[in-house]
Amino acid sequence: MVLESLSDALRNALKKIALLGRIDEASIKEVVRDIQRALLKADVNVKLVLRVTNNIEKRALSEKVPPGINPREHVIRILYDELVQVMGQGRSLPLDKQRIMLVGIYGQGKTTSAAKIARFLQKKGLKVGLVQADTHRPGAYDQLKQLAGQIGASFYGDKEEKNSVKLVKRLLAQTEKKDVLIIDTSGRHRLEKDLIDEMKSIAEVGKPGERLLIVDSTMGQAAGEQAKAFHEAIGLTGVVLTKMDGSAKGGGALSSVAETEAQIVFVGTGEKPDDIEIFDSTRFVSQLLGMGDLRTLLEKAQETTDMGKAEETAKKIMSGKFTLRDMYDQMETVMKMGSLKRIMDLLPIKAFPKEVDAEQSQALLKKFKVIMDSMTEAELEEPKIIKSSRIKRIAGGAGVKEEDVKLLLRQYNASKKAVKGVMSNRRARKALMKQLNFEE
Ligand SMILES: Nc1nc2c(ncn2[C@@H]2O[C@H](COP(=O)(O)OP(=O)(O)OP(=O)(O)O)[C@@H](O)[C@H]2O)c(=O)[nH]1
Ligand SMILES: [Mg+2]
Repeated sequence: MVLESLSDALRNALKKIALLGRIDEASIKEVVRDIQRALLKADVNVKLVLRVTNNIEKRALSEKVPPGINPREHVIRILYDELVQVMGQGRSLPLDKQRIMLVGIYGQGKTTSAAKIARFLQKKGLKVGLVQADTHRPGAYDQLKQLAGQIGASFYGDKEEKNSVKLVKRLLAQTEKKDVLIIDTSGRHRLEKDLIDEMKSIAEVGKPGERLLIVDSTMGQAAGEQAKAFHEAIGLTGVVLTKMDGSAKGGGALSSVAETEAQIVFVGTGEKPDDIEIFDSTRFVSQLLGMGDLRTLLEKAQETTDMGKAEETAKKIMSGKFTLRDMYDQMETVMKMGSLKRIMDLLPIKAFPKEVDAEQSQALLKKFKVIMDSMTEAELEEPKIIKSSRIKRIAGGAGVKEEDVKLLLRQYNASKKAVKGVMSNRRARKALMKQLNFEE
């Protein structure tokens, strides 16, 4: 577990909330003080700590508890919200064919991270090549070559070449067949103009879509300064925070990076190629708080928001319109809520074929999205017009089987029929209206 002591302290604060007889001003203030101490100990910047703890206190005391959750859950939700703010949203690396360039000063974990990211992408089915562009450190070539051997990735390098820009240009010409190329670069003792100039030139010839800063989280709040400086110099697309395993200053590193424009993509949690985690703040904060059921709680609260969206769709349906897009929105809402039941109660739509489980639903929804992206506006509005030649074109455009397009259309027709059925049955219609609190 990363940030163990922060996690322990936050868990204790949560326990306290759970044990409170009632949530009042004094008890909230006490819990907020605990959280304050915990964040400060984890190296989060004092000003930031004061800002979030003030927010937590203010919101807990003034916001109305949404329907469906109790006051205790409400406080936990606010705490969660604010912690996510502190840690930053994070960004996920696209799983596409691409070039990724790693930058950073000495010893931050660039070379190790090159292998870790490669391994991560290999597991997603991509062919990865590692390119060694560090012409400064004598051991760099062997280090990356050895790591590449360990994970079964191709390695490109030249021990003799001293000009990294020329080297990158030449090596990239040999790497045609790889999906992803990860370029390891050299560091310096600190951020020097010489390093920035070299990185700019490598970026120019290498044209990497991703430029990731590798920064050691034991640097604490200085990580944010690094992120800011590199971002201004070469436009970072993300940050990898390494050595989060057992780093007491991880909170400082995370929060200080979150305050810059750069987003955290991965955290490194050890020396081995497998010791890497994608950074997703919902998951991260849930782990910190040690709440397995936090997601359920959040969903419960989210439900009230999603209900609004569901109502919108329902209103459209009432007006007699039900397009493919409405169906897709509907499915997406269902996915987000994580529970089919509630919305199924609410709307007469067959959101997914019965035999499909949650994971398959995700995949199916993704596929439907791709298919719908290949449709014209007219087709989305009036799916009736989609006959076999259009199916063929759409399948081709989306890179799926014609059967998949047909499945989507069947799904749509079934949903539409269900909607129509309810709409033409006065009693069912009334019941639905009532459920939605609509006046007819
Ligand atoms: N515990 C731990 N150690 C790490 C992690 N990432 C890297 N290291 C270690 O940190 C040290 C430096 O890592 P490198 O990958 O060589 O760093 P670099 O940025 O390439 O360094 P230079 O090439 O000298 O600029 C090595 O001993 C790594 O094993 C991590 O996430 N956790
Ligand atoms: Mg290195």
